[in-house]
Amino acid sequence: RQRVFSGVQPTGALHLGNYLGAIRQWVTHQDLFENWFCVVDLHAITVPHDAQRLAEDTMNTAAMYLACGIDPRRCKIFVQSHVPAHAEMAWLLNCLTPMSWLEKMTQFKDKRAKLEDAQSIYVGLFTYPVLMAADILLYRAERVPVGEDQRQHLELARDVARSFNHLYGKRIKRQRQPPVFREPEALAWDESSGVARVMSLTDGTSKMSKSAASDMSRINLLDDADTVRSKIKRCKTDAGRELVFDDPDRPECTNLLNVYRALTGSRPKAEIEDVLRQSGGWAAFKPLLAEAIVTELAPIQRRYREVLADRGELQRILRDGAEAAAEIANETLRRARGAMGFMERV
Ligand code: AQP
Repeated sequence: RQRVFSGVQPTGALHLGNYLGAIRQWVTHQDLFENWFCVVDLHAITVPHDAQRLAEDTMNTAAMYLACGIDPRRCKIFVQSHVPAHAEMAWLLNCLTPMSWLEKMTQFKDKRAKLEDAQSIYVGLFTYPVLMAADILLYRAERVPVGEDQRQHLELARDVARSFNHLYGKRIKRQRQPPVFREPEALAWDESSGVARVMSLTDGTSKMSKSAASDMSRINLLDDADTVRSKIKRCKTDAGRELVFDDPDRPECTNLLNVYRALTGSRPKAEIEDVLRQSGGWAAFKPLLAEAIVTELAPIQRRYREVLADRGELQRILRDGAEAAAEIANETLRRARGAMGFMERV
């Protein structure tokens, strides 16, 4: 089975975008791949963070993986900073990644634009894609499920792997050993199991995000039924009467229909448009959408409470995951250090 690596940052409560854009797809792929799911806490500190919350958010994110259906008997779940090889490998890769590559990253440009205070635009945010490359390359992962927003970062990871193998791989090649890094490939987006990009409820042109200032812009996976109903009731719509997919002038309409479709069996778009045409516009659609969300979230929330009620078990799963991860990661790191010419530890 091919190896898959993926992760979510513990930067706050997970939302419907993280679920439909990532975690739900991980769940459907559990038996197809050898999966490594990480809570990427080192990434979470690339923007100003609350030290009082980081450990709790990390635990909660791992709990949410389990609540959404990730099965620790079939996948490994671990915390990034519990495997120190991630930070060390990131440093090695930082020292061969041209700055010009990072200057092209659109996510950095976007995040920088949002951080008003220049003092809080950290070097770590700039080199975030290098840490992500280290995460993936350490496990010699073959596939990486990426949302649209992460595609450019995956390309960079491929470039870094190629560059390393080219610069430092000659001796390894002579010894007839496999290259230190494998070039990872994107895991093609499976339309039937999610939405590539869930957009904000208050602006259909920006993505739903944990760090957006307004809580009204997202559905958190832990929002109770009344909160979901009220957010959907008040979310941004337009004056269009017919509800149709993919009209470029109606991003909010497309977004809400995409979410509805993903939660109700991914029927053909035309079929959903037909049903909605007969039932009568926004006023009839919004309650349907709210109920579809409430129905999906209810079992997740129940399981989440169960998982957190047994923290000892969650810690055991994370310890087991980190031990297994370190075994692979340390071996790749050892080979990378050797290829770069470091003196062996004495
Ligand atoms: N709106 C989204 N639609 C689809 N997929 C999404 N993902 C995030 N938002 C959406 C996917 O979730 C995974 C984990 O993302 P992350 O938490 O590591 O970082 P992010 O993409 O930066 O997510 P947020 O919510 O916007 O976090 P903040 O606000 O902290 O930056 C990824 O696979 C991502 O594609």
